[in-house]
Amino acid sequence: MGADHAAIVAQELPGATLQVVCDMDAARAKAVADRLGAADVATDPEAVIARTDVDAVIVASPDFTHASLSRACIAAGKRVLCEKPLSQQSAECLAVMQAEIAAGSRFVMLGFMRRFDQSYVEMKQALDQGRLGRALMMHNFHRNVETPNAEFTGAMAITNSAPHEFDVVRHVLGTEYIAISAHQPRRSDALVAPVVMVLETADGQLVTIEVNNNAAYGYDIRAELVGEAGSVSMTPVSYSRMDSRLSAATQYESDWRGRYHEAYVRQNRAFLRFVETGDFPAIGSGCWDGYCAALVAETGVKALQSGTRQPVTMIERPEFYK
Ligand code: ISE
Repeated sequence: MGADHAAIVAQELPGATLQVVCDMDAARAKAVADRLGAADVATDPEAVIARTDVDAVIVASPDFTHASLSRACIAAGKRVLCEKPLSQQSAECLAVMQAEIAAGSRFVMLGFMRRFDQSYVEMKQALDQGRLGRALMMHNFHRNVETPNAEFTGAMAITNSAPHEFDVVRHVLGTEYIAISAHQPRRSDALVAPVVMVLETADGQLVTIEVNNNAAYGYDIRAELVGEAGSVSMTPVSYSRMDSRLSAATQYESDWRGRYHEAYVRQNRAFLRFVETGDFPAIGSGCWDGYCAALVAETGVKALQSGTRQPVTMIERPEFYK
């Protein structure tokens, strides 16, 4: 993701300059910097955040470093676009929130890029304009070709993949979750089986999420928002169709980077405007959203492991994030 973000900054973000590429592997940083024309390379992120020729930061490092690097950006007074998750621990998200509140201004935008995807934008519009009536249900399918490694578990499907749905669904519906249950069917092999979740919202809606990290056939994201007066569903995103030998075929992307390229560009442009103006993007996600996603994921893991419905108990939304 770091190299993808660097390419967007260098090639698709008029007004921004790719100044420093930082990676603990110096050769990898140099390869990206040379390819994209960055001014400098580095291996120490804290030192990069402190540099006077760096106005803003994109964090795309391993998940467990996100919270501390975001806090370093807040301390340096620099706006940061941090890849999801802010942290997998809700308590750590709260600590970043507190640092931001203490700094008195918004610094952290999170990389929940699906909010910028046209399909979800249209779903939210249809609901907000009253064309669907009251929302009743939102169904979601999240399928990856295969897990990144053999140690991937059902709990990781909830903490690593499902946060996209946790975030975008509460954004589209404009509500919070109050309970979650989670189940897995049995596979015939040792691969991790899909996780199927049912979430209840504070407004009495039901949300279903299937995360299948070993779907084998392609990267496939689907969603349908069902209201009392109509429904809106995502159509498969594909620029062409092959007709041949009595059949018609479209292709799947192999992962999210191609499927959501346009969303990443829109998101990063919104981040740039945030850096320039200080106004937090209307549809962007921030620390509060990171906390919500992490808390729901933690509760979802408990639901899966206990086989029981678990209440989602969130703190009250701080005034700063209203
Ligand atoms: C992965 O962890 C991500 O972060 C991607 O954005 C998502 O689309 C993918 O399916 C996840 O597994």
